[in-house]
Amino acid sequence: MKPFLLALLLLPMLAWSGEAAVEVEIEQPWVRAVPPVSPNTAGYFKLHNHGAVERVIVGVASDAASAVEMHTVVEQDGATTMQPLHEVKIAAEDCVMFEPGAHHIMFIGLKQPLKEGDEVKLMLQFKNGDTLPILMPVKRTEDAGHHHHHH
Ligand SMILES: [Cu+2]
Repeated sequence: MKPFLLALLLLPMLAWSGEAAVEVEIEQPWVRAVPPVSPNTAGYFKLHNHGAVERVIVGVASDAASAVEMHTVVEQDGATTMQPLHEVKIAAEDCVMFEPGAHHIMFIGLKQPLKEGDEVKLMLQFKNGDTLPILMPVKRTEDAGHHHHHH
């Protein structure tokens, strides 16, 4: 097949690919396995923005818990507390980490216990209307690796 013809065939696919999935890449998603008595847990991932424009996460949703929020951890008067984030910006060609001790996805009121090997579906909602579904495997902390400890 001539390259020109091939390019013509690819055009419709490129035009159709304006969705978040193309420009936004998720790495190492995981949700912390917690004992069955624990009503809450947290999820983490690294998000790359390969696009030329800033992306803003304005919402998160999941069926796994009665409420899902973006949180960050701040130090106040020597104590660390969690604070809700209403939006998280990712500059063009940049990335943002959701990791233990920092930004995280908070699952509040788990509808059923999460055990290792389960997968949690999370939907990211962006300011421009795009949505991005993520599958987050449930892992114990020590298995997740790849995160930094801040002391
Ligand atoms: Cu939290």
